[in-house]
Amino acid sequence: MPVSLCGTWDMVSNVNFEEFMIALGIGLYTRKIALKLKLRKVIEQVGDRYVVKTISTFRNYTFSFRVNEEFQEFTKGLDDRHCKSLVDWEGNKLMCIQKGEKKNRGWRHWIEDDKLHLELHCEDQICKQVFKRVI
Ligand code: 1AG
Repeated sequence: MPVSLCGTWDMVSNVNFEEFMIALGIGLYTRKIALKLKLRKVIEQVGDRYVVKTISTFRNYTFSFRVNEEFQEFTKGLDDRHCKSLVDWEGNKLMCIQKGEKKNRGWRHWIEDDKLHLELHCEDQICKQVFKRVI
């Protein structure tokens, strides 16, 4: 059983976020605001259902899924696209493939050195975010 990702996590680093947003087609003005944000990640698990909240002073984004069960995702407030998303464990990494208009889209989450790591990818861009546990 992989280590739990659950908890409240605050961003400590965010590498290549701008290029990732450009790959998603996010406009300049929104990118400039988004780049300054310190995101908070709240991950909860009830039974086999996960709820992942990304919280900021600008916008919030919440979605929910069961592992290995495809779901319709609407990335409301992000790039506002519809995807068919599938989350599964890949060793100790929780990974998601987001099938839709954008090629090679998805993310991976894992714990390393007590930090929550997130790699977001779209087309040829990879954004790497690291979060530390709150409290
Ligand atoms: C996600 O995480 C994405 C969560 O699915 C948000 C992270 C980065 C933002 C993504 C794209 C940027 C698009 C538009 C910028 C607009 C707003 C700024 C960001 C606001 C954040 C709510 C997956 C993973 C699942 O955590 O566990």
